[in-house]
Amino acid sequence: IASRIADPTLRGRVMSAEDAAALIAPGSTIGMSGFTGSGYPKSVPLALANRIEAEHAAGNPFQVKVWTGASTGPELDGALAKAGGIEFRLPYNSDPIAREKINAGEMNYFDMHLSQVAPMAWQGFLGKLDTAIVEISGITSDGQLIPSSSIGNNKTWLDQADQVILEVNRWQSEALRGMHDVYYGTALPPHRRPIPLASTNDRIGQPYFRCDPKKIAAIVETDAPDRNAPFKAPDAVAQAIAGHLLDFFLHEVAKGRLPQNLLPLQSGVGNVANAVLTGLMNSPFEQMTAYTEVIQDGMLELLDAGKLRCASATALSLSPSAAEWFNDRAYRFRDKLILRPQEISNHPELVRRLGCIAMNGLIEADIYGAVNSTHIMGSRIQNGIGGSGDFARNGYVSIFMTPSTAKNGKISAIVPKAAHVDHIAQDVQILVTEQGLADLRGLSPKQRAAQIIENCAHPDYRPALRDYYKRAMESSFGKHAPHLMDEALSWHARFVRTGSMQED
Ligand code: 0RQ
Repeated sequence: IASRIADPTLRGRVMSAEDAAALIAPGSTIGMSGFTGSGYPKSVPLALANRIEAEHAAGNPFQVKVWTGASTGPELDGALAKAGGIEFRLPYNSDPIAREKINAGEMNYFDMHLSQVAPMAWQGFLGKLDTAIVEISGITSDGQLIPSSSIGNNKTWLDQADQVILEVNRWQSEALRGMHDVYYGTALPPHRRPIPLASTNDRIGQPYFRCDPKKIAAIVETDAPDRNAPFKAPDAVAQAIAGHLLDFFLHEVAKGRLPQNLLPLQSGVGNVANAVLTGLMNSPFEQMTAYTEVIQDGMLELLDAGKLRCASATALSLSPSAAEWFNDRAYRFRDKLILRPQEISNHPELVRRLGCIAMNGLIEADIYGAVNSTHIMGSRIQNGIGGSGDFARNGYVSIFMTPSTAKNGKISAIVPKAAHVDHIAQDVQILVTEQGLADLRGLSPKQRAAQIIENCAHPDYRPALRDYYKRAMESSFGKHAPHLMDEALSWHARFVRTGSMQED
């Protein structure tokens, strides 16, 4: 097989994953590539996990701090978490083993806004970065690095780390070359300048990462697929949510508040978000664009069908079958798809300038429209805030969507008071469940409550919500956003106690 490493000097640094993992000292901070299951290193973290397990078996402590782009795959977060090898992790995780460790209190985790990771690293707020482990899809003859299926924070890790370990993955399509746009113009205050991006498909950077060759300590060749869970086929609930959203878009176009081809779409992770994209396939909207962080199956379908003219993101997040499908015909997407660093894909300045339509999932919303995207029963983290805050606060219109119940109806997604708040009411303008849509723009808290309870809550929970709200209106300490403080979180407490939010 032809090597993907065209630079002869760098070819000399190829070694085994075990030898590369041996270069990492206990206690190191490692910046890893990877964003929503794509472009993460697949063999060095696994070798490192084995080494950590062996050290632990010999009675020696060995843990590392891991920074990534977003979620990765089982060979990275899963393997290192299982080995008990992660002391601290940021910024977004969806690995089930890591999730268990975090929720068992055995692993420190900070799910920060994805746009803020690179700037905060540059500002020195996160500490020193020792090693970068970055998957790429090739190396040019003059030593430039061709990015992989995600960019994430790689530019920053390569610049900041003392030593660099590269994984060159032959599984990634060679047609990725030229799809990336790596912008090197960010600076720290007081030297920041406007980012010169005015439309979704503007190219403002270069197609490759630069990296000081002296820092490249090891290169490992791999041939392993990105691993993402398949999406669930859109069920009736997801289809109903998509239907309400399409009606809303049509209404906004008719009112002249959205152009015919809408505005750049941002679509979050998860099954519901993917279902909405599938719904857009059968919509009258043409020539749409996307300025988002992940390209899921539904987005790829829209691009392929020509419904979507172009899409900008920081990562692909495809099911295994869609990833294979994409790899076989990636060249088709060369003019339509741009991958950028996550500090650009999620940049508040750009999200605001372009006027993104932000569409994200949620765990629960309360009757006044505060949204919890992350913590089940206020304390167990599901994934993390990810990019939802970057887009929700700065978008043209901010939409949150969810089935109205979870866990076979034992949990209401609409609760008296959110047990954890990621998005304050001001950042939540449209709330959609399969029951209906609440347009909260310009409404006071009490007006919002009426909309949310009547349009979004499940009928099984609506009477209890009406009752709570009515009693809160009567005896709340304040009547601006009325609450009964002894009762506001009682639904969550009941679930923790009995396994259901429903009263017997
Ligand atoms: O659990 O997997 O055990 O069945 O959460 O829920 O309904 O399949 O919804 O896949 O759209 O995910 C908020 C998690 C929704 C996601 C969240 C349980 C439910 C199920 C998944 P199981 P669904 P989705 C840009 C945007 C934050 C980050 C973000 C998310 C599982 O959208 O992580 O928006 N968002 N990033 O049973 C208990 C509730 C629940 C609940 C759902 N109220 N109580 N469990 N679940 N609601 C992309 C990035 O940032 C990278």
